[in-house]
Amino acid sequence: MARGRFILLEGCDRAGKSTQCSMLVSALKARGHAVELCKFPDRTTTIGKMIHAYLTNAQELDDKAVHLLFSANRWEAMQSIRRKLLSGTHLVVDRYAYSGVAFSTAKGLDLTWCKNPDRGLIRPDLTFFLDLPTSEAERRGGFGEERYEKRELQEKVRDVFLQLQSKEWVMIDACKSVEAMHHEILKETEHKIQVAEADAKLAEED
Ligand code: Z5A
Ligand code: MG
Repeated sequence: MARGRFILLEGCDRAGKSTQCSMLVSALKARGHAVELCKFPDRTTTIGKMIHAYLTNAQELDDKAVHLLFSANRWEAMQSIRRKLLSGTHLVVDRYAYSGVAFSTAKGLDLTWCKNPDRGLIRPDLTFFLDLPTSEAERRGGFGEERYEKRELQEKVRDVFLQLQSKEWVMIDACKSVEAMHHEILKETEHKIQVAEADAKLAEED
């Protein structure tokens, strides 16, 4: 049995990450795959509740302290993520460490300092980056409700994301329709899963 694939959707605010994650999970389930959704920040844990209070302006926190909380919120999920992947379940993940680095660096923290707490986390097998200009994000539902949803910061965040971009990222133009984006994301994901399954079969035959 092949290890599950870790499929990450990262990107700009309001780019449609959550919409695409849930469509991808449904499409993979419909094709008979074992798949689960994972979202960061996970606001259900004790650490996640502190993050939520900060994001909704109910609590003030030092920038470095909140950066470490976002990272701890990923670390506390690692055992469960590892177990699921090893059992053959694919994980579709809505934001991860790139968001952590992009937001905190955009706020003025040092890039290397920001990367350090996430070193050693399980790495994604496939990363999509949903790119959307801030002017377009502002027109979409819910923008402006939380702490970071301000034009100037969002533009800096996008710049840091593009600085972090690696050649393995699959860039998705988030100005496209929901359906067009889904089509691209599903096609790439299915290809990744097929390659992993073929590799596992070959390894079994060896
Ligand atoms: N953060 C951090 O600082 N450090 C970290 O380590 C992590 C996160 C992990 C909360 O994240 C904040 O935490 C976030 C980053 C920071 N701050 N900001 N800003 P979150 O993931 O919980 O944020 P969210 O509330 O889910 O918003 P989002 O992720 O920015 O939105 P989205 O998931 O990309 O988009 P959506 O919810 O799918 O869609 C947004 C709207 O656009 C909705 O009305 C849709 O119907 C519409 N939409 C979606 N797709 C389209 C297309 N293709 N065309 C037109 N309209 C569309
Ligand atoms: Mg979202």
